[in-house]
Amino acid sequence: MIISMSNMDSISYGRNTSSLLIVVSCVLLAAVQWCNAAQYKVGGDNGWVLGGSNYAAWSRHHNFRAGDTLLFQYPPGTHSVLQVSQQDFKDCSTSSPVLTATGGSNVIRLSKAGTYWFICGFNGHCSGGMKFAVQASGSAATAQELSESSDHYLNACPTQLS
Ligand SMILES: [Cu+2]
Repeated sequence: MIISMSNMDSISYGRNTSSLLIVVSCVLLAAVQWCNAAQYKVGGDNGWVLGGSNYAAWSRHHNFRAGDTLLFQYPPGTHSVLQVSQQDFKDCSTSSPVLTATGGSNVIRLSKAGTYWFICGFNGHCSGGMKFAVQASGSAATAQELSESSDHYLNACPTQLS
């Protein structure tokens, strides 16, 4: 009787352990996938301002992926963010933006792989240097890449990259 109880206990314990493992695995997987997308503060500490950064150089310094987000920060009313076509980017033309963001704090998601062009919509700011392109690659970071560059991507969970 005691042995039989003990067997039942051990079976029951085994079930609980595997359920727990499944739950833990799911949580870990979700955490990895969430951390997988990084947020980059455009221009680093200086943010999105006239003469604040060499934005083209800032952009070249990072490896953007589909799913990552860009954070534009600037004093409200002093700048804007326009996503534009490649031609409008070259011309600094603000006449037909794909997307317009204002207000001082904008998060723009690089939703899919490709090239994105951003300029400031304020007169003279684009030609003054507030313009850059972002190349987002298609594949999400793999677990291996995450571990190889843990200082980069895993830190993206609690903090912002600049
Ligand atoms: Cu501006």
